[in-house]
Amino acid sequence: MPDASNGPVSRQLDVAIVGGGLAGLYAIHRLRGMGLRVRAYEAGSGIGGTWFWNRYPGARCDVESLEYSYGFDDALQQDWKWPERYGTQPEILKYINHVADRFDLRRDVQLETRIVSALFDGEANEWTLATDGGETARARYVVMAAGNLSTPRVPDFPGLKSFTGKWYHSGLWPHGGVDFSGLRVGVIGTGSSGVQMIPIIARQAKHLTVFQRTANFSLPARNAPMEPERERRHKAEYPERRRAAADTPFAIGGHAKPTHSALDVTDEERNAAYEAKWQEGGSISYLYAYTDLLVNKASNDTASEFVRNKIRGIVEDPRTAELLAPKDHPIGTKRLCLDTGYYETYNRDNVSLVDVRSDRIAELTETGLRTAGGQTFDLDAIVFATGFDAMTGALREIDIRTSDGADLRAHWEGGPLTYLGLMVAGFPNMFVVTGPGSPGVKTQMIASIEQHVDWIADCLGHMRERGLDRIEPSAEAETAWVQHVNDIAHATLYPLANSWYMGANIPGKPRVFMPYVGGYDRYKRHCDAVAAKGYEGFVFGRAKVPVASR
Ligand code: N01
Repeated sequence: MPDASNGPVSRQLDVAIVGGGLAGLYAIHRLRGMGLRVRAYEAGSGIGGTWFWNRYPGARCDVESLEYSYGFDDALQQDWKWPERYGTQPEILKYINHVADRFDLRRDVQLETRIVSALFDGEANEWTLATDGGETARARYVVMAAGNLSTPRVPDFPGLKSFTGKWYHSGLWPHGGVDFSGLRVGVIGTGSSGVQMIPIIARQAKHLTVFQRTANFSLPARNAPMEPERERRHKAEYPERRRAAADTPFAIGGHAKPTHSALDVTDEERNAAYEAKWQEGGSISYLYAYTDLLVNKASNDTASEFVRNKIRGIVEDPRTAELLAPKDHPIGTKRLCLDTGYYETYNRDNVSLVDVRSDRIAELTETGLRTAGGQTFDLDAIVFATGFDAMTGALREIDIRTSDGADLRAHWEGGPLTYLGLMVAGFPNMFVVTGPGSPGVKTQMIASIEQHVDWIADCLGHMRERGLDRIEPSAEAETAWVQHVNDIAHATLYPLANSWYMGANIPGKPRVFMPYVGGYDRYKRHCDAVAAKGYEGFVFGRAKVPVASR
């Protein structure tokens, strides 16, 4: 570990924030508003996190814009105009930059700076962070806002270095864009990123070959220009709508709460309901059609089969249609994709689908790709839409330790352990935003970010009032929470899928279900109750030695 304590101290902070995305920026705003000295460290050359890095063609949010936005400031949500039902990556990045300017956040963001280590001094109750540029910063508290899908992963196929064409990863897309015109392109991966980019690349490329390991369910987004009347109505009721959203499992409002099981109605009724959702577009609405789609396999089968039949109806070649129709996991147990013309793309003459589940990719070659079964593909460009080391990747990349000998990588060897997804036992004064054990990735992310950061801010206020400067969860509270997260997950269908929620996309990663799937509403109530009971499960303290003079 680089010795974080010996370098010149460039900063003395109250709170160091790791990450300059939606979470880091809101943390600056909220904590600075309490009079705290804060600074966010961001590896990118610009703010925006996910929306800064993921610039691949077709990158767009799968939650409607009027919902997927900050709710902390009514003037902001009234003023901002979303041009489409779903925000594109450039539009969302523009919004984030607007927020940064509007609330004067940039002065507390240090760009092009990656935090490489963090060491907690248990005598002074202080973190020392080291950057890749050799600076150090000391801070009483650290807020890890480093993202859940921020560690892009290219599978270690042999031969990547020998490939003479160009290759790209969806999460590290060149800022100038990529022109695939006239090229033979291979896309590896059919998750949300692949599903969004494939229709667009297909329109440019001479030929597109999609290498699919697992077929994914995707629903039509039905994106469209924002309807002025819809926007007007939404804005007129914004605060009530935000409150209503907070009372749902996904923190997304506007969908009637389901009242009965999918098995309580006739086939005709059920298919009519699914058809209406299919026509309406959107993924939450579909999964929220009945109470039990994510907990009852027989109910889920009806929703899965409806979409499989849609795929069979759209894709003309029956063999391709069967390959695209997912059969190895219940719908919704992997992140449900949202697309514009995805399945239709396979009807194009210049697009082919290759099943790399039955014949895996063996290596990249100078001219393209070869499968274990000996199929070869000549390619000018390869796009890895192969995902991320999700939820734990960003924190495991930082060498996080304490003077008591705790080491986060070792603590998380068997899978991530947290209390409420907010803190880790043995790592005092380190908060995590929407990390493992939190519902974040299963919700409208910005709502979860605001809820987490508000909870952290209130907690710091509580400590300040009492002259406390150290907080950590008890080991018992952490163990009980991890058990609770697991119990809830195992009462659902989620563990039936090999998803990044389970760490299944990373060879060797522990298979542990990481997000809390009990719902945002239930989680928020639980966090509020913990705070109301004097932060039950947390242990507070005061520094044994005073912090160096400031
Ligand atoms: O990544 P993924 P993503 N050989 O992990 C395949 C969010 N997001 O970037 O399923 C062959 O989902 C892998 O196959 P398998 C959203 O939360 C949101 O697409 O592991 N294939 C899979 O098909 C999403 O869930 C939005 O068998 C290999 C694909 O690569 C999350 O980000 C848009 C392989 C990876 O899919 C991640 O999405 C984009 C190998 N060795 C992303 N390794 C929206 O808001 C991996 N794959 C719309």
